[in-house]
Amino acid sequence: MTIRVGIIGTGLIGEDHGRKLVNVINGSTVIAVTDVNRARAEEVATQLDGAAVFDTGLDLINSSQVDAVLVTSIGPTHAEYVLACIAAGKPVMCEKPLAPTVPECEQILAAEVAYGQRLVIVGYMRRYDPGYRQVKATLEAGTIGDALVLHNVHRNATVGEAYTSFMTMTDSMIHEVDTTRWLLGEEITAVQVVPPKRTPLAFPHLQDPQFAIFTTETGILSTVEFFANCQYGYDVRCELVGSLGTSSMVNPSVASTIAAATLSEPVPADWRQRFGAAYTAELQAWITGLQHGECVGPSAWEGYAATKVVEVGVEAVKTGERMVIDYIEKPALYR
Ligand code: NAI
Ligand code: ISE
Repeated sequence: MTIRVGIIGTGLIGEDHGRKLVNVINGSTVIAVTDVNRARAEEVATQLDGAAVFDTGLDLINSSQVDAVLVTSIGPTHAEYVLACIAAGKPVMCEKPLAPTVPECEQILAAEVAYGQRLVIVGYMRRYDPGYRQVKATLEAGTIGDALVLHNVHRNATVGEAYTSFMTMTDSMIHEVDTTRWLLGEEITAVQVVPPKRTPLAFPHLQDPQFAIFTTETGILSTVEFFANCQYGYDVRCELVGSLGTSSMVNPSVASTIAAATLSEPVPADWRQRFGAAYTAELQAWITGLQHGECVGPSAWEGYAATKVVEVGVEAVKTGERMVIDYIEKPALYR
């Protein structure tokens, strides 16, 4: 059975995921797209086997031609579309964040619990990256003993003027929030943000780099150096320090070069290059799951928990204090 996907939001990642769903993923096609920028939707539709262009996201969700929905519009629009999918009983994959505010995430949890079955997954693609998976497998095999400290590095080459100091948390470090929870299998219970010396190469309104310290339930520290304008490329790494050893994840390199007495390796330009294989694996897992009547991928609970941490994280950016995080009780649907 081919899953007919409708895409809401045909910007950078909507286009990228759309191409994969048409050309790379087994068992899917893109039947419809929509975007508030209609010209953009029409342009992207031509690359996706001439998918139909719908006027609104709600029309697309309620169309009988659409089996499953991919939400790749901007964050503040996510909750409305995800809630409409649940109301229509349609499976939905929503790019991060599930929603930018905790009340919206709680509304989604309540709607899905009332529906009685999981329909929602959130695009935390790093869980599908081979490097992260190897670190998790090493921890679970007991090779490095008990997890004690996780060091994370997350660097973007540059960001635009619209990017703010709070977005270091809500747009970028939200990925480390998810990987910390997933790798360690523990909730994050506190966050502190300590601003380092600023780079002269960022807009003056942006604290860049930013440094966060997350604490988990058993006291493991997860540190994140996030640097939005590192200039040289896209660089994501982590090292998990255990009681018996360490496990490190570095940027994969397809080839290195030795010439003129110099060893060199390419650095990915952006997240599409670095995590291309992870996006493919995440989409394939979702589609294969749907073909078997299952909802495979990070749940709405994972989306809620990440938004909860970054919401408190934004307060931590403002205050510089260590802020404690409380969660609602996890509904049985997600246990
Ligand atoms: P973008 O700005 O390139 O695209 C967003 C699109 O949404 C635009 O075409 C815009 O016209 C459209 N849009 C805005 N309001 C809309 C509405 N009400 N209905 C329908 N369409 C609407 O942004 P980008 O980079 O593609 O990001 C989209 C989402 O994907 C964001 O939530 C972002 O956080 C997430 N993202 C996730 C990444 C990951 O690594 N998992 C990487 C990049 C983005
Ligand atoms: C972007 O929205 C993403 O999700 C990327 O994965 C991340 O590296 C980047 O910092 C965000 O702006």
